Amino acid sequence: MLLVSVVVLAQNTEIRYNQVGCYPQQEKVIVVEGMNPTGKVRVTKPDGKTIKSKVQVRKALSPWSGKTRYVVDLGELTVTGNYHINVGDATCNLIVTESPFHDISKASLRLFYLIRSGVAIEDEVYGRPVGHPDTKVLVHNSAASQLRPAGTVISSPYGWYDAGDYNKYVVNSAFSIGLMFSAYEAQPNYFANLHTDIPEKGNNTPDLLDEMMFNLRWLLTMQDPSDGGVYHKLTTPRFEGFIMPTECRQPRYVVAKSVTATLDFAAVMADAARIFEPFQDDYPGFSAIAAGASERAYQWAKEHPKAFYRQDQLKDPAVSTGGYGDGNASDEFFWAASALYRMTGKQQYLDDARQYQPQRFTTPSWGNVASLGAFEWLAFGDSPLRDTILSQLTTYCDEVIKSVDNSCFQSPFGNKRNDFGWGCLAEHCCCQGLVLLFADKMLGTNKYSRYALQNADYLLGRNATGYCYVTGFGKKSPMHPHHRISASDKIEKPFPGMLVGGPNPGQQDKKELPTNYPSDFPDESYLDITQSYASNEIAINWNASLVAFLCWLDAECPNFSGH
Ligand SMILES: [Ca+2]
Ligand SMILES: [Ca+2]
Repeated sequence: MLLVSVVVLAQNTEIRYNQVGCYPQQEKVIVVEGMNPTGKVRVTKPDGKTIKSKVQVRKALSPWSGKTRYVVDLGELTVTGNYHINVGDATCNLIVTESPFHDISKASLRLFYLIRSGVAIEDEVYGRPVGHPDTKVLVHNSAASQLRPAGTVISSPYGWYDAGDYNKYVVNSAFSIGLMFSAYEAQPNYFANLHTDIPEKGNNTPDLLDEMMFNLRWLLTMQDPSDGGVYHKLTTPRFEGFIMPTECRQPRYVVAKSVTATLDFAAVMADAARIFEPFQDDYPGFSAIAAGASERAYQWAKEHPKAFYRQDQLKDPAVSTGGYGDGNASDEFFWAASALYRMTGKQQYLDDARQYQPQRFTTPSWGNVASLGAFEWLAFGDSPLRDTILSQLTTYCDEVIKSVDNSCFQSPFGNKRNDFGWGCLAEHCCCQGLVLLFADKMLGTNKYSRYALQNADYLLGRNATGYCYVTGFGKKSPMHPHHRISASDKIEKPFPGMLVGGPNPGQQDKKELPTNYPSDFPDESYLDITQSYASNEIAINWNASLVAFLCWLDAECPNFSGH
């Protein structure tokens, strides 16, 4: 007789919860692992009294790990203050406040100041001297033109470091600005009063726009003045080591012009021309320059529709840094034509936008920017494509919220295997939340915003690993992001306000890591070590989605708190 002995390991009781804070009127949900909390939840109120909260418990089975979890709705906890929650041996502090997202929103935006290149950074903790002045950048042979043959030295200073590395990429830069512009245009009064303690704090331009300008000034230098085409990126041939900017010695190049970079440039310059119009006193002449640069770039793209970036074809030197390759420029044409129509009203751009209009609404990402084009059409009244896009947006949102009632963490994000992957917390969790907020605003409804808040809960700790995935916030947050400055500045804490990529079952860095991922399950495949670029890197497009999402939630504060 075969005896099978089954050893059941005692599972610790753990509570997964939003470690940053909730609005008073928002639903209060925690997730318990390791025991059935029915009848065992004790809530101590801010005044010290313990109440038997009217909790509702729903059992949820992870589709991947098979773990049983319990989704606990704590009911109404509308008085502000700290609630001490007790379930078996496990405890947590749930913070209820009128402005849960304010500090984290500011930090997520100020991060862009901390990663400025070509200037000294003034900060009590993270200040540092000038690195990468980029005043002597070489034109790579792939980018040569008659007026700028290979080896020409150009000046291309400023801009943000793209990610964990020190290079500057047009595609990702333009997308990041575009995403933050869309939040700015939806919440201009909020951003007029959001101060991030940057050198431009004394002028009359909102700090968010000053920050965008720091990158826009660099972007303008990436356009070849002789033909209007835009270099794909400014880069070293290979990634630098984990050293500080002042220690970097590799030459820097601008490489091949690409159709995707040129169209993203055209779109963001058209937006910038419009948005900076009221701030001419601080930025004289900029709008006219941006408008001209935008139209010239678009013209180049029309003449070179197949100029896709092919890093494998670059030689002398070869280049192995971030590719941002993208073989489909339909969405870039759509965004650029939409932004240019909005700026000029010219029939040509309307015709092009119609030609490239997508069949459905998609989550914004650097490789698919169609939704940024859609946002353009929704942002001004009486626009010809508005009705179609609104209907596509509604379909998207209804699909997104469908799975919430059976989800493990009471959120739209995190229920499909494909939700997890490289940069998922930004590209799926934050961007999806942003679209839900956008939809309510454009439709005049109050249907989707509560689901957006659930994605924020997921991001900030109510998830399978229990991490609050933004550095410097929450009880348990990443300490070792794949970020060269944070890893080499000899300061223990990483820059605050950085969103890491998050759980990534692809584990593309697996062979290069000194330790294994703790789990292969899609939602637990995360490792807080410097080497893990596939799960723990940071990037401007990811932080841009964090800024757009959290600032919007912060801006809507009066609505969410019931005032
Ligand atoms: Ca300012
Ligand atoms: Ca594309």
